[in-house]
Amino acid sequence: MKLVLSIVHRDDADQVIQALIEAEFRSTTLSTTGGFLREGNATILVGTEEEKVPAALDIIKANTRQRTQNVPALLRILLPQSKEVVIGAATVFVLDLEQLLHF
Ligand code: 2BA
Repeated sequence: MKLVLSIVHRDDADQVIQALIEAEFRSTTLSTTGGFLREGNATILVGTEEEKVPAALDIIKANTRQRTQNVPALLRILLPQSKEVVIGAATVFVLDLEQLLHF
């Protein structure tokens, strides 16, 4: 079993979740905050069999997009070299899952 943990833009989260449901994946979405921009994003957890991981990744890729954003003024003072940042479509961690239990 694997845990696919993906951090996506909050505006893409609903589309990803809907596509996961249509493909019969189960998921949980957490409202999270990026450490750099301090803006809300979404972290989607999917517990699944190892052989289904590529399909889950395809869904995440197909339903997210990269964005460019101005760095907020306060951060620009601290990091003057960064005027804009590219927010990737998704940041994904695939972790080994020892057990997946439902009670
Ligand atoms: P944030 O931490 O808010 O970062 C938003 C974007 O700002 C990043 O996009 C990156 O382009 C830029 N950025 C982040 N830290 C920076 C720094 N120290 N200096 C200059 N620019 C910086 P992404 O890399 O696509 O990350 C999007 C979101 O994914 C992040 O939001 C964070 O919530 C998460 N993330 C990315 N890498 C991570 C990691 N290694 N561990 C945990 N979370 C991560």
